[in-house]
Amino acid sequence: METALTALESSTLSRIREAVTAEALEAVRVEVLGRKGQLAAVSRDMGKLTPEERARVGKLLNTVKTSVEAALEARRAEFEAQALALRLDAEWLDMTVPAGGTRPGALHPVSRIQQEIEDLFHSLGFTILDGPEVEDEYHNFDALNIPPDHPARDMQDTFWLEGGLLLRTHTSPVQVRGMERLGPPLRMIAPGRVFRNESVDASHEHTFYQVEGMMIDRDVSVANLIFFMTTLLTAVFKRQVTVRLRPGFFPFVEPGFELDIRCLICAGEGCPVCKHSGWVELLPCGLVNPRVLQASGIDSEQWGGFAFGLGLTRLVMMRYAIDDIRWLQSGDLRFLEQFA
Ligand code: FA5
Repeated sequence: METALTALESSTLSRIREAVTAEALEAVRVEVLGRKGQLAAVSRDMGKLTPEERARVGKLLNTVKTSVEAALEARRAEFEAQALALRLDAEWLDMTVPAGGTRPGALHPVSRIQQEIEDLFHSLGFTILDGPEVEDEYHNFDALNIPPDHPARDMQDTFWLEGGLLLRTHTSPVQVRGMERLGPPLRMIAPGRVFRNESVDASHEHTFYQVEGMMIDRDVSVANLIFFMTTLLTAVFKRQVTVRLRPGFFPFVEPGFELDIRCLICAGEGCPVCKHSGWVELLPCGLVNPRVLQASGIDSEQWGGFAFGLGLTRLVMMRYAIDDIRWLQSGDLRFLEQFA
């Protein structure tokens, strides 16, 4: 019986060494160590032995059992180590490899021109102001000499909100806030997003950008206004552009002007952007109406000023020859990548 046990131990140990899967290993365990396995059978047969034989065989049985269990455990650990190595191989990742296919971003053309304009006016001593996009009626209309029921309110179709609030239709309310907060003398510009409840076409968006500008000082004249407007256009276009000045009506300026630019999409020939007129409305402006100064607590006998409301989105269209305003907010990467 002892010889058989020693032979069983040695054959089991070599089967364990040769097992290549966890299932094969488990089969050996069940066959040798299981309740109905070979060692259990030896244990049952021990009843037939003399007490001395039983003591020797019992001792040997325990030794064989322990060595088989240890061999099984060692082989199981090897399997686990192999599985871990395979998983690590599969999951290995070199964090230092440069990522492929990244595309550099760029400023949106509206932001780019806005920054150029801010730099220019900053160098001319103007402060850059910001104002709320959700405005009250007073700052968007009343303080600009557009009282309720004034027909000028219909010039700008308004998105009304609850509680008498609205989405600002122009950047002009920031002039009012600037006058209220800073007082004269004042040089400010206010770039920003504005909203109008109107139908969209090649040159009209419901959401677009303007840059408001205002200068209040003693003895401000139309000559000052024209100087700053020309300086602005020359800086943005970096070349000669043809403009025309014509009378324009805005309740907050007197006199008021429309400064139009010769359409750069069609060179004045006529296209959908200029509505086939050859001219694009770009830069309404004028001398600040004394009533507007007074509404903000400024003595209109002592102080005067000019103001303008540049159509920034249209200016960007002219600068880059963009033939439809809808491209600018389309989010279309084919369009935007041209400015990278
Ligand atoms: C105004 O908004 C006045 N606040 C401008 C102003 C300020 C005049 C200070 C005098 C003194 P207007 O509604 O014309 O004016 O708009 C100004 C410019 O915004 C237009 O010349 C045009 O270039 C641009 N604009 C107007 N409507 C749209 C639109 N729907 N889409 C794109 N640009 C527009």
